[in-house]
Amino acid sequence: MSEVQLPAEPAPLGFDPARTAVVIIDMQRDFLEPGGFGETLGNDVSLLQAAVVPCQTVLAAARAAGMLVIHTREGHRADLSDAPPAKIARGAPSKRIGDPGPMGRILIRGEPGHDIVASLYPAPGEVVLDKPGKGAFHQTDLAQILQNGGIDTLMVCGVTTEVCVHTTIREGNDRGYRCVAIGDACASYFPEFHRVGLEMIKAQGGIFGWVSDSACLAGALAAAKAA
Ligand code: TIU
Repeated sequence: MSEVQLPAEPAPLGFDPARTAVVIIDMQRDFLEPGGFGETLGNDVSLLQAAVVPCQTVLAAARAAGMLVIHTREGHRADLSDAPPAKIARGAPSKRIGDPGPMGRILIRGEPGHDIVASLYPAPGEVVLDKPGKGAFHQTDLAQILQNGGIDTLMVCGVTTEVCVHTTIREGNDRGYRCVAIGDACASYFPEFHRVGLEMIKAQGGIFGWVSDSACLAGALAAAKAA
């Protein structure tokens, strides 16, 4: 497959699927299901369901096109040795990181709540990247994985738009990657933050990326395959 034309804002983007990774950020039970980290922070976790079907669309299209797929998970070691004290201490959550909850310890690797939701479960061979921070590049081997894969463009989905998706796109942009937020495949506990978060990426001529949507990405890949 040669260059694919993606309808996007502020301008269409040509990309090579062989040099593009789909990065699905933190579609974990801890953020999307009751009893997890997101709910301990006082959020209505049902708002994040909006991203699930669009993420499925992106995932199916990426798999069909043979693209590199990377799933990220935010979380910490069981002994919390990699969790900044400031992250644990901040706010007034109903439970803190590491506390026991109905899906196991909050935001701890290996616990049921830390796992990716069943509807978007990684396929064998897909990269699952554990990250301690909001950005997917911070203290991970993502840069090495992308370099080894010859990747120059990231299609980014997941949750939440203004926190881990934004941080990852900002990190990727600064490292020279062309970063596209797949808008409908992202979601936030704050609909206004989601909307404005996408606006911020594409303002000023695309100051740190592009914004497209799941149907555009799937359609562009399908059209390129048929050509
Ligand atoms: N994955 C991610 O965005 N982590 C967060 O903590 N997001 C919130 O919006 N809380």
